[in-house]
Amino acid sequence: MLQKKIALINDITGFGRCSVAVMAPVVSAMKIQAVAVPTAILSTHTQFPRYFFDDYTPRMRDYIQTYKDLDMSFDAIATGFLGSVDQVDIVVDFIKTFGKKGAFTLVDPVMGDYGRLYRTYTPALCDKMKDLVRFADVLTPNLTELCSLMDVDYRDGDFSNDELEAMCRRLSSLGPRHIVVTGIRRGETQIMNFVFSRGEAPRTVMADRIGGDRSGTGDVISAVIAGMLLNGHGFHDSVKQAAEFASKCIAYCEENDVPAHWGLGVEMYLRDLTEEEE
Ligand code: PXL
Repeated sequence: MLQKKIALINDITGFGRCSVAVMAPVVSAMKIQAVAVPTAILSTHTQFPRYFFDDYTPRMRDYIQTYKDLDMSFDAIATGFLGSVDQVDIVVDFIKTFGKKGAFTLVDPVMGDYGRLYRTYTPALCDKMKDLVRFADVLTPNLTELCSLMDVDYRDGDFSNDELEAMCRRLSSLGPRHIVVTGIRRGETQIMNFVFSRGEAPRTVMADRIGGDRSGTGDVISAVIAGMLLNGHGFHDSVKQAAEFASKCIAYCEENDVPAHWGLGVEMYLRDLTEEEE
C-alpha cells in the first residue's frame, strides 16, 4: 500500500505543542506521511508572554516552487496558523496547484479563542481568512472563529443548535462541505462539537469538560480529523475519534498538573491512533 501524504501548511513552534509540532506526530501515528510547509517559525506560541516570531512569508514561494518543480502531489492539505495577509494568496495558490482530483483541503481558520483574536491576527488578516474558506472542503473553526468569519458578535456557548446550523449552512454555501464547530460550552460540564455536513442533518459530538481550555487542542483535533478522513472514515466518526483522543490527552494533563499553555500531552496516547492492519 502506498502511504498517503499530507501537506501541513502551518507554523513550526518549538515549545508549546501546537501546529506542526503536534500535527505531524498525530498523522504519523495514523501511518500518514507529514510534509511541513512552514508559515512562521516561533520559539513558543503566542499565548506565552514572550515569543520569537519569524514570519516565513518571504521564503514560502521558493520553498513551494521546489515541490512544483518535482511535480509532487499530496492526498490532503491542512492549513492552520497564518502569519500575514500575503500568505493567504500563497496558500490559495498551493491549494490550486496541489489539490489534485480526490485530494481534500482542511482549513483550520486559526484566529482566536474565547471571543478574542490572537495578537498576530490583524483585522486585515481576519478578513483575508474569509477568502481561504472558499477553498476548504473541511473547515474546523471554534466558536470565536465561526463568529469572526460570519461577522456575528461572539457569545460564549450561548448559541442554539438552530443558530449554529444556520451559520454553518451559510458558511458551507461558500465552499466547505464539512464543518465542525469545536469546543462549544454546554453548561458547566460539557463541551459540544457541532458537526455539519452539507445535505445531512447536523449531529453533535459531546465531551466532558475537563479543567480549563488548553492551547493546541484545535490543532490536535484537526490533525486527527484529517488523518481519519484520509484513512477512509466518515466525517462524524472522524470528529468523534478526534474528541475522544483530545479528551484523553487533556485528562492526562490535568491529572499531572501540566500548565494549560504547554499544549496536549499527545505523546502518551499516540499509539491509540494506530489502526492495525486487517
Ligand atoms: O494552536 C493555535 C496556534 C497555532 N500557532 C501559533 C499559536 C497558536 C495559538 O495561540 O500562537 C503560533
